[in-house]
Order: sequence, then C-alpha cells, then structure tokens
Amino acid sequence: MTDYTPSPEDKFSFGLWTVGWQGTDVFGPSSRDLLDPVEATYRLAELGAAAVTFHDDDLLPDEDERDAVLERFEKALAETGLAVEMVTTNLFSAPVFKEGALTANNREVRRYALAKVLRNVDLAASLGAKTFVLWGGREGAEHGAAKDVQAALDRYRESLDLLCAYVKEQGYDIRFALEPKPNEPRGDILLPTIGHALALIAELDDPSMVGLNPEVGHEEMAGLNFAQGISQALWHDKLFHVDLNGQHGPRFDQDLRFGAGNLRGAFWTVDALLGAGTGKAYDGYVHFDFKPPRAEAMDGVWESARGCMRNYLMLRERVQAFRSDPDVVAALEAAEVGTLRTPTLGEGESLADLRAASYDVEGLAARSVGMEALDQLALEHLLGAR
Ligand SMILES: [Mn+2]
Repeated sequence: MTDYTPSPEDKFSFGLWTVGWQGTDVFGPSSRDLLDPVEATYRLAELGAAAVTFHDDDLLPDEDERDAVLERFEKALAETGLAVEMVTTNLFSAPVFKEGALTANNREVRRYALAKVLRNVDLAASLGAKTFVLWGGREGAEHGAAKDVQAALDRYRESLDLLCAYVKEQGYDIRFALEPKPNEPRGDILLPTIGHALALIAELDDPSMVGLNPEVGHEEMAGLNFAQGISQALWHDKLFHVDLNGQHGPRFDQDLRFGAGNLRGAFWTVDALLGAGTGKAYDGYVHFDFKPPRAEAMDGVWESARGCMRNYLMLRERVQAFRSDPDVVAALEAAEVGTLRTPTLGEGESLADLRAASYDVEGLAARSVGMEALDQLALEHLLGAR
C-alpha cells in the first residue's frame, strides 16, 4: 500500500488545455480566468506529472508572441524536467474550420489546414515529442448529401500519406495517432470509433507510422467498451497513445476526471493497459484528457488533476492485487480463460479430423463457465473488500 503520490516513473501526462479549460460551454461564457500554460507546466510538475502535451493554439494563440512564449515554455521544461511527449494541432476552433479541415469541401481550407499541421509537426520535432495526435472534430457532417464520405476518406488518406512522407523526409522520430470520436462538435464525425480508424490506417502508404489515441469518453459515448477497444488496438500494435478520462454512458462528452463516471470500466481499462494478465501491455505515457467541471474554481481544477493520477494509481494497485490473488488465478482456470490461447485446430490435425471428432454437445451446453464467480472477485478487489 502506498500513499498514491504520483512520481515521474508513473509517466503521467496532461494536456495544457485540460487544467487550462476556462469552462466556456454552449450555454455560457468562461467561469475561470485564463491560466498561463507556462504556469500550468510548473504546477503539473509539482503534482507529479512527467510530461505535458498541447494543441498549437493552447500554447501559442498569439503569433506576435510566439518566440517569447516558446522561450518561457522551454525554460519551464528545463527547470521542471517535464517532457513534451505529444503535440496536436487545433483544426476545430477557428471559424475557418467550421466545415472541416483536412476533409473540408473547400480546397483552400484543406490546404491551409495541412500547412498548419506541417508547421506544428516541425514544432513537435523541435520539442522532442514522439507522438503527434490528429483529432478531426470538425471532419464530419450534420446532413446527408452535403458530405461525400468516400471523397472525404480519400482526402483524409491523402493528408496522412503526405504527413508521413514529410516526417520521413525530415528524419523526424514522430508517429501519428488518430483520435476517434462519434459526434461533438459535428453531428456525425468521420472515423467515429477505434474500429473505423484502424480500418483507415490499413489503407495508408505506410500503416506502421499511424496508430491510435483512443479516449475513454469518446468510445463510451458510442456505447462501446473502452477496455475491449484498446485491447484490440494493442493486438494490432496500434495503441500509440491514450486519453484517459471519465464518462457516464452515451450522453454529451463529459470529460470527467479519470475514475469518475464508469468506475468499473476504468478498472478494466487499467487492466487492459497493463496487458490484462498475459497480453501485450501499453508502454506509453498515461495521458489525461479531461475537463475540470465548469462549477469549480482553481482549487477544484488542481484537485481534479490530482484525482486523475491518484485514481489511476489506486486502480493499478487494485488490478495488480486482482491479477495476483490465488483465488483469481483459480477462478480464471475454472473459467477456462487461458484455454482460449490454444489454437482451435490441433497441430498436424486436418479439418476432416475436426469434423469427424465426436462432441458431447449436451455436456458442453450444461458446463459451468464460472464467470460470475470471477467477476465477483474483480468487484471485491475494486471495492477494497480483498
Ligand atoms: Mn472528450
């Protein structure tokens, strides 16, 4: 048992836009003052984070002050030891992107968007970021015929191919990570889920350079199981990055702190990140993309950031205790979970052999599967009863 104090070894990372969110929503203006992103960097380091991430516009909204802000930011990074592990481009706030960016119908908008990303890729490389996230919040539609989806996917693919070629040509050590989301701000967004994004990646010139940055809330807004989604991403070697937060089912994008919302889902999310016992584990930064609720003042902002990390550490402890509990090991065995790793067709066996074998169908239908017992053990660990 620890006191759940985060340390840089835990590789916690925060978007500057998270603690910097001023509470502006569709029903009202900001409820908090502007937080200097450089001050946020110092504060996140004090709380135990290892890295920060940002959209170009979070850090550098004003072109005239670009050099001065970058100088202050790099000084803060040097003084705190924080890394910039990921950078992303804001292709959704400015009115020019009102009808999309990389997949806007208007060609000038697409060219401007690509130029904005390229400039930011150079910045990411200069700051040592190894992951570049692309979230296409405005890439979508509210109507039917107004968006030619197949042409839009052609343009998405073109943009990604151009960006990958640029990174190779420059010799940058950067990979791209697509962030799926089903809706908000567009009524329907392209690449709405992990599965849609994986399928697009397979069509690229160099699929090895592009992976995913799945977000808990985005998959849960679509009614999907996040732990199962990232397990499939890991299986494809495509979990390049992750956005942890909290969500209460399919409603508006809540961006709660990690652990709030679907707590059981958070337990299985941490389990999946750790490799779910025997699988591939995630080895990147544990990145939080949440919004401190609009009702909070700055004390609540820092408390929510602290809560994200503490909840991860508590859940990690519970997951590890669950996986190492001898009763769980026995329950996994009783549920035949490990047997799923045995190929269905035996070595040297033919399909004719498989068809000719006799099966005790009634006995198999009546067998115990032991899944409730196993799940109850998980719940008892989660609730601290074990
Ligand atoms: Mn979100």
